[in-house]
Amino acid sequence: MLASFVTDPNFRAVLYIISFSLFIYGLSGLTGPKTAVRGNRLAALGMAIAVIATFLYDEVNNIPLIVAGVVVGTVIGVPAAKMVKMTAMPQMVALFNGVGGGAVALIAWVEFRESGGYAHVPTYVAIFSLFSAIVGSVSFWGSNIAFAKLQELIDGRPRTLGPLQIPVNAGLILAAVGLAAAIVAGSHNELLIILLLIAAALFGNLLVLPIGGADMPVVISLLNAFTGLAAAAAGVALDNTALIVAGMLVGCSGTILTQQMAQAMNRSIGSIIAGGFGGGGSAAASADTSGGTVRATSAADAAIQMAYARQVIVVPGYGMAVSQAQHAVREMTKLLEEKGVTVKFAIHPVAGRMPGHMNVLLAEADVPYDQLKEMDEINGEFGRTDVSLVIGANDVTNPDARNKPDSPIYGMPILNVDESQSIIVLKRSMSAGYAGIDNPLFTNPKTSMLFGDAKQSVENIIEELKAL
Ligand code: TAP
Repeated sequence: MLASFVTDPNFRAVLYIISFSLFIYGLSGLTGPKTAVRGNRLAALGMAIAVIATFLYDEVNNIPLIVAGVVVGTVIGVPAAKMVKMTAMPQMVALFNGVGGGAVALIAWVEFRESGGYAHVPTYVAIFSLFSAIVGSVSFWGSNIAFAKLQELIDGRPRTLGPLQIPVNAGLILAAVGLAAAIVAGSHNELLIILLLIAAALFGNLLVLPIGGADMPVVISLLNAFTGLAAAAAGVALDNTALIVAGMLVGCSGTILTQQMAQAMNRSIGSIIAGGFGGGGSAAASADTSGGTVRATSAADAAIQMAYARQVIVVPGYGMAVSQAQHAVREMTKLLEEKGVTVKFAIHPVAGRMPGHMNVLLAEADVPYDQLKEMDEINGEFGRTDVSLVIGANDVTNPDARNKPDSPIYGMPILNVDESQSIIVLKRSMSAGYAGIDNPLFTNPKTSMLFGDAKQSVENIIEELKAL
């Protein structure tokens, strides 16, 4: 009785509906740092329910093998997710996303074998399976390259085949589609799907290799959308509603995120895919080449300037994340406020290395949410601000984005830090930011540089503020 109840397709459908509701409710929680953790947990609960519901299919056999797979995934995934540093989150997302794409491609291959080269299934099943094989394979291999670039296993610089890049890419994708067409037309030779997966794999590698390190988070988001679409197509082929809904949610949210990131950098997704941007981190270190003079300052001077200011705007960037300075920054803020200084935080949409990076760090350090100001909201305020304290930010403050048409970041909206009365920059050296270019803000006569690790520098400022 109980057995027939739980294996009833209607019961499974109800479980799926509950899980979809949790996915959507969870996603809506991800729109703000306060609700994000709960949103994530709800979506994870939804996925657990969907997995359980899938186990209830009559066709599911070989349960011990599936459980063994789940155990291996859990043993690798949970410690990896717990141990990963916040700054390494984009490459972790790349890796997990790639595995998803790879799994979908493998499912298509398994289905090919099970159905005698799709001989015994309707044509639409073959088409959707082959679509998921191509897109899943592209996503797997592209994500691996993105991971390797961000983890610095390979050089982050763009690597192209020169004039051959476009014809080779076009050839590979045409080959994959041609092989898919041959299979749908009735060729059942397994070699065809193996060649299809290889062509898509090469295309995935060649798609991401020419893209510079700075654009990698956008590429990961795009590949994430690809994986979602591939999973949804696999869902159509397997007649599995959970895969269709979860895949489409990933596909749509990944696409929206990709668009928003591209917009924040004032670049089209096409120009990002075309590559050539970004120098691959501090390897692109350079001395000042803009001809200006660099003025170094001390923590004591920085503390005095800020203590006697009416308004200080803190501009956090990637360096604050690397040095984990957010808690010290919060303490410094409180000391300044006790001295009657108004402190605000200017948040650039692509500061750091992932969307919302600064918001997450500052929320973790209990910086009140209303002190965090989005770029458009704060940009008008720099002109009437006494001191801007730039903590490990570089590209997002680079005035060349406004003034120098041949700059690689020309057109990217920036924080107008250079309009403030005085600017203090906390970083370790004159090294470039992720775009690998000089920043004339550092040689602006109004700017003084406090060299050192950002956390250490903020702690030194705190000591000086306490002594005032
Ligand atoms: P960046 O331009 O990357 O500059 C970060 C600076 O932090 C570096 O110049 C570095 O200089 C400094 N730094 C590193 N470690 C430090 C430490 N321990 N203490 C103090 N300073 C340290 O950062 P940003 O201004 O946040 O800009 C983000 C970049 O990433 C942009 O180019 C953006 O387009 C790109 N990007 C971001 C995203 C997302 S979603 N956030 C997506 C795609 C691309 P030193 O080495 O001299 O210390």
